[in-house]
Amino acid sequence: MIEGDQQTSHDADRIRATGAPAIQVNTGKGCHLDAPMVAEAFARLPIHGHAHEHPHDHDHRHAHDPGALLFIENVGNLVCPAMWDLGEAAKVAILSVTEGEDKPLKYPDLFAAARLMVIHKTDLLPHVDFDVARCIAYAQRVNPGIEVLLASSRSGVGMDAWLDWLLQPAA
Ligand SMILES: Nc1nc2c(ncn2[C@@H]2O[C@H](COP(=O)(O)OP(=O)(O)OP(=O)(O)O)[C@@H](O)[C@H]2O)c(=O)[nH]1
Ligand SMILES: [Mg+2]
Repeated sequence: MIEGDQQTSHDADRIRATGAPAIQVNTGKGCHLDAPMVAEAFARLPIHGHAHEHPHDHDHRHAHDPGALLFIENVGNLVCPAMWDLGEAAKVAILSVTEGEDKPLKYPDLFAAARLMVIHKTDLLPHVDFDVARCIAYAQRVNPGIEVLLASSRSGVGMDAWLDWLLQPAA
């Protein structure tokens, strides 16, 4: 996983705590990642061979493992990340229900660029005025082909569907 934030390595630290390799990129004043940042971070991901077992073996098998997934979490705003090609197979827009259902209309570029919108933190729906159907309609207005998943990392709802989505053959 490659994590982009202006400051701190909190997110990469959290990902590494799960056992997955993660590199944090800090953009400082920057509001998004770009492809060179991703390339540099990817080269530093500890997936390129088994350095501890075979110190002289520069085996790149794992980087080219067809079953491997690379996640890039761009800087957390709904504007700049939409405009940059990071070499990704797909962009995913994650919208928490605390953000309000009008975000796909207010920030259409991100939702137009995304193949999937995840409506996230659905465990909070009883506590917020978030109209799921309206949010989906707004997203489809800016991107008629967008796919939609509802999920919560707190309750676990939607995680099976998310994994299925990730493992589907690339379009
Ligand atoms: N209720 C609830 N809280 C969640 C859920 N997922 C994450 N959070 C909490 O939301 C807070 C912010 O986490 P996230 O929204 O995941 O942060 P992020 O998307 O990495 O945001 P950035 O700071 O932009 O990187 C943390 O306190 C999380 O514990 C969820 O499904 N439900
Ligand atoms: Mg984050």
